[in-house]
Amino acid sequence: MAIIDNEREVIVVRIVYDGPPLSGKTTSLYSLGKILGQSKKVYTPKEVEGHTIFFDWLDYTGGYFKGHSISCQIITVPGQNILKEHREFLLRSADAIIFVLDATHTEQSTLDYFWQTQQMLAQQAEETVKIVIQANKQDLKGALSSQQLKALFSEYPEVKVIETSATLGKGIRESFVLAVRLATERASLLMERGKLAIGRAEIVDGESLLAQLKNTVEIKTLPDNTLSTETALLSTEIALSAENEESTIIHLPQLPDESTAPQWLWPPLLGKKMLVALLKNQLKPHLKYDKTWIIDSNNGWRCFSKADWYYTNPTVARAALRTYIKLHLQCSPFLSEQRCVALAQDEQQWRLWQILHKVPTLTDKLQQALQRTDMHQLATEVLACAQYYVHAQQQAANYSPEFNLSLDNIGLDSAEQLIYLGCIDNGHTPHHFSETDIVLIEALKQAFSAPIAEHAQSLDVVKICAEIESISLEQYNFIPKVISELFLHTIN
Ligand SMILES: Nc1nc2c(ncn2[C@@H]2O[C@H](COP(=O)(O)OP(=O)(O)OP(=O)(O)O)[C@@H](O)[C@H]2O)c(=O)[nH]1
Ligand SMILES: [Mg+2]
Repeated sequence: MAIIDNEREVIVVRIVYDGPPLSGKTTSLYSLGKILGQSKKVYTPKEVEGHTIFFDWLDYTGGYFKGHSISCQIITVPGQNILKEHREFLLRSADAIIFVLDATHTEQSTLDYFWQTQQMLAQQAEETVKIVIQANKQDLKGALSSQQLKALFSEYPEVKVIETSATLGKGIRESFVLAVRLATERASLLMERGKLAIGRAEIVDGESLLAQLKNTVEIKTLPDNTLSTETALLSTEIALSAENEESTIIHLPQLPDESTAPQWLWPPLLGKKMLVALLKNQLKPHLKYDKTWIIDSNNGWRCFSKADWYYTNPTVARAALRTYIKLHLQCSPFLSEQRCVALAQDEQQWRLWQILHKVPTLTDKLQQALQRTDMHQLATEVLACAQYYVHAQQQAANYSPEFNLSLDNIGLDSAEQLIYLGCIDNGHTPHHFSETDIVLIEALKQAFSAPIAEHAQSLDVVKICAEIESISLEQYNFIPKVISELFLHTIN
């Protein structure tokens, strides 16, 4: 929206705080207002239970750009998915984005949300809108550092990550200054191409933005309880109900079903039964940032299809199916029997799906363990989870197909057998870890640090560590030391 207003000798740019619900966008804007001595000027049209419904607004004039003062319109978007249209409309007016994430709860859904932001911005025809990430809530234990987040956002090496605490006002000015720089750089590029608008800005305050939003977008008014459910679902869940399908811009690919021919399905008979069970329930599709489709059913079925698992030639599709069947057979001891591979035809395209039934995962087991009140029991159960995890890593490394292990996709069946619950892809060279392999130890630390940090605050860490260290394990005897270090880390 950058515009040069020659009459007032200003350039107007808009900085937009974007990010998942409750990550701290509104708090950041209020904090910035305080830092800039403008806190009385913040305008917030309406909130429900602490959630932004429309936006927050602050304007601030400071700094110079080619002889003009810079007039910044600083706004937040509502993070709730249900208010996606409001968010998208506001995002499209941005000259720079400050993407606020909660660094204590950074998971796949945050990356998905970030990807969704990129998608929304991509529809803007003019010059690219750059993003700075605020790794917020650094005042809380367990917050990931900018370094760790850089690794998580490794697909976006150009994006700068700044550690912030919106409540303490730390890092807020720095992020804002960087965003203004990105916005004026964008204006410069537009100017060079003769595409920078000149005239009076149509929107000059929060009230006029609200009127514009109400005129352009269908305004959502929502019962309070829908909002809290949405918070749990975060951003990219799209229920397959008719109502929501309409608002989905992305085409949902065809799933295999009862009519799928036996030669497109493995194992043919059992596979058919699985498809029937899967399609009995409501499905929740989810498109990951790497464009893998994950579709979950209410009754524990999960379907995967990666971005490149589609084929326009039936012979190539059949060959791919055979390859994935072979991969499944190679690692069958690590997979449950409730698993199938199928091709779904969608006009002249065939998409490959891997479908499986979930069993309780190590995440479930660890959450349960960390809630024990008996410290010895807690220590024993956490160590058992860690042993399962390390064992799964060892086991996966032995196979040539590629697994992408996490606590969430390692399950335990009723016989306490480890079951892999993710998708399988073409592989790597099998590898044998030694008992003290550093890669194994790092993987363990990575998987366990966030859940431990989350629970440790309410626990007697010193006592737990004493319990953990008193337990000796025959195999993987590095585990107690690594786990007790993770607990201790939370109080340092
Ligand atoms: N400890 C801590 N809490 C924070 C920080 N930033 C925000 N919060 C808290 O997180 C909660 C949500 O903050 P908001 O600023 O309302 O979040 P939001 O991103 O605007 O949320 P939506 O409007 O729903 O998208 C509030 O309880 C804030 O007090 C921070 O840096 N540290
Ligand atoms: Mg808000």
